[in-house]
Amino acid sequence: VNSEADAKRNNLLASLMSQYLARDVPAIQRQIVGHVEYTLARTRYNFDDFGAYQATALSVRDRLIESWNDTQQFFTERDVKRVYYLSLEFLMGRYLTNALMNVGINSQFAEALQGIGYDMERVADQERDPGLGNGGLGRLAACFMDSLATLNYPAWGYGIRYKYGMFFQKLDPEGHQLEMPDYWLTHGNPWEIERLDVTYPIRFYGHVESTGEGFKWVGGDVVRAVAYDSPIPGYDTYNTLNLRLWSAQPAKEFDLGSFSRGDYYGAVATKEESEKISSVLYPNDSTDGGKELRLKQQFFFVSATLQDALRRFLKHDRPLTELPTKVAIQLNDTHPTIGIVELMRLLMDGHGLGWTAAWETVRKVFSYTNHTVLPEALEKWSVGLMEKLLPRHMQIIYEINRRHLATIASKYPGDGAKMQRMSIIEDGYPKMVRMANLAVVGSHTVNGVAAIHSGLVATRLFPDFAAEGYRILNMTNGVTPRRWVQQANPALSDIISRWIETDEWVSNFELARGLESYVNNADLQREFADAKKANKERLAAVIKSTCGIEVSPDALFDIQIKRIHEYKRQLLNILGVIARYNSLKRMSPEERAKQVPRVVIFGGKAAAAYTQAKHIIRLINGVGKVVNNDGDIGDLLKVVFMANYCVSLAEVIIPANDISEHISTAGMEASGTSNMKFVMNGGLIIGTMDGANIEIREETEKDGEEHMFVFGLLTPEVDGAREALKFGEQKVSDGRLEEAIKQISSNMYCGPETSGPIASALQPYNDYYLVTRDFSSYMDAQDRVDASYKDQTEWIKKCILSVARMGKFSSDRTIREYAEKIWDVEQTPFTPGSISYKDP
Ligand code: IMP
Ligand code: B1N
Repeated sequence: VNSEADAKRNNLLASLMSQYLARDVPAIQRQIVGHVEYTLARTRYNFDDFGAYQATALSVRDRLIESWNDTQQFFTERDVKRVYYLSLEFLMGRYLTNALMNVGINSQFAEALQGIGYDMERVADQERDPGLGNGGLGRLAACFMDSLATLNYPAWGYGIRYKYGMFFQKLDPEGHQLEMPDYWLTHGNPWEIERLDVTYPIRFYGHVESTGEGFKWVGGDVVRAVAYDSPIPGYDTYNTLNLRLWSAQPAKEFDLGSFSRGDYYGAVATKEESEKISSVLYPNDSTDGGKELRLKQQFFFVSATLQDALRRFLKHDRPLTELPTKVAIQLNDTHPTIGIVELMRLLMDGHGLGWTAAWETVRKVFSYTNHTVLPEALEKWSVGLMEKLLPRHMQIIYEINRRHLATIASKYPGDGAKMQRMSIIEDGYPKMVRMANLAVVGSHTVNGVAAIHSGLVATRLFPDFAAEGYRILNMTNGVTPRRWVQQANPALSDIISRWIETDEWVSNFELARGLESYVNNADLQREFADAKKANKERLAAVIKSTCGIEVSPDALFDIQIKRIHEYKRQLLNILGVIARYNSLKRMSPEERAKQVPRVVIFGGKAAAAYTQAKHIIRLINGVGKVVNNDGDIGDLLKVVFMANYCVSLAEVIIPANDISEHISTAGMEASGTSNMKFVMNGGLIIGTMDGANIEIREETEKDGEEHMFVFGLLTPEVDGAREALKFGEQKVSDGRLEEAIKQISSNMYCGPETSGPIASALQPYNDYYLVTRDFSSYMDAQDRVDASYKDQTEWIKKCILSVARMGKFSSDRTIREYAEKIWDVEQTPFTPGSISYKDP
């Protein structure tokens, strides 16, 4: 109970804060200029756009810290059950605009900056993208953080603070990809708060000792994990969540032993070794190299996270078997799966729980999201490496497996094949630990990320587990309408808000459905077309300045931006472009004049070691060079490859789409999330019946409508078609395809070092991704696109109806489903005045 003096003091403190954080323009200006002078130590009379950005960011951060502190204290007092989202990747994108819009102070800040001579857009453009992720999986984690905050769920994100994020992509003059290191922290990061007091020891190598009562892991190397926190503001709520990223540092500043032996360099080298763990994000999307450093990264962040979570839980005096009532941990793919074993170790070796109690507790805490069924993407670590790096964990894995297989054996005596399939250890040379099987066995729930994918997870990946009653659910992915519509597309946002007469769609995208009833209104159609045109002009200007290519905003903008991967079939797209080019070349000028002009835009990075993907980039650029410089073609066809695709580039590209391409071989793209963003921004999809495309079509098309240009084989047809191609039982003949392959082979677009491997991949017996098989069907779909686009009124109506029907694909819906069906956590909005600011 607070005394009167305490209350008085608290009132004073609160009033000081609210004066400092007032939202009027002069208060904001005072704060910004104060940061310029006193934090940056630059003079108020002379600072550039970057200085203005830093000072603005710090001013926004001040505001977030207050709500962050209040929210966390509130959660602690209420002793709420928390969700920890463990991910090796968080692809957050820029913070400033997001924070300003979520807090609702964007216009005040813009005016404040204007008043002292700075332009908000230019200031915001100074921010470096924190690219701590590869693609969809990392960006999903970021959308989830935004929805968790907006919906007031008590959640934290945990990951690694990589010094170098996703590499910076450049193109050489011929159009080859070059990778440059992304040292994104060069000028500091105003959004993070270093917590030198929040640190945990992390052990590697060493050996296991028997203590009589149990086991103890000793020796080896110890590094320290240090916490860096970033506040995550929700939209239109005071709640502010935390993203805690761990950085590796030496456990002792210097190895004193080496020092006294006079080995100064050796001592410093050890320090460098420790820091390596959090140096660099592995730039592989859907494959894993089995590299020791990668496993170190995984264990490093997972161990720090679990120690942090246990410490928080144990602030209250209670048995650890109650952990599942206060903690839910989501594993973002198998990358943090070693956490299952680490929690077993901490509970048993650290806190004296017996095996059974520990295992029951662990299984109630963890749940696992699978993001891919590609066999080469399923993580495996050699038993040898695991034994060397994490000897105690390997011991525990063997015991988990022994007990797991004993259950299976007693149920299916003699079924050795089943045992082999379900085993966590894969027999072979070398023996491997299958992380996916470990994740399934140690979790209470497994989920896929779109309906078709979850079906495949249950029927193809884990059929034996499904038959044993393991819980496998579908949680269709979503994207946040804040970043992807409200912030990226102000023109469309304004239209939605005016026509449905509320801006509440921002936190309830179902409300956009209100547009449907105005679809025939000519004013809405005109406004919609104007907004699209403006977005295309904005993109055309960026293309001009970054690629030096002039494109007409009156052309149809056809976009495929995503990681370059054979299964995503950028090759099919560029073959289609070649065929279109050839067909235009053959036309008379009169015929040409009737064609719909197109700009085909590509963007995406290839993993540095993925040669075939790099050949595809080179081919696209080669085709661009020929097509863009052909005087017969002019504006009828342009091919653009935009270098260094990243979140902030996506924010400019996506609102400008007329169509986007999501054309993976059926069954191979787990979900896709950019498909959702493109449609929410008023474009249509050309795509296969794969991933979330299927559900987008289900939602956006009613009887007889064609809002998605669908083509290609269906998932159940793929295996058979592959076999038929391979054994020459299926001949694919399409003159346009043959001509394109011939041109490639004759080195018309690029040299033999590229055209050779490309032509070879298109041989029927090599065509694993069925590019040649789906080609004709793809071209038919493209013809339907052209025909539809000619009737602009009908086209715009399709786009409006599609936007209106995308409510399902808000990550708010996804997060609610996780909260209810997997985590069992409650929305907990901060209640003012509920905190006793008393030191415990
Ligand atoms: P945790 O739940 O133990 O991580 O503690 C979070 C609480 O610590 C929140 O109430 C924060 O507001 C508060 N906190 C404030 N400053 C610090 C700090 O410097 N280090 C760690 N926690 C802090
Ligand atoms: O996860 C996304 C999905 O929308 C995509 O379809 C899916 O391809 C993507 C290893 C991955 N799956 N697997 C990865 C990333 C990094 C890595 O090191 C695998 N990414 C996906 C969100 O559900």
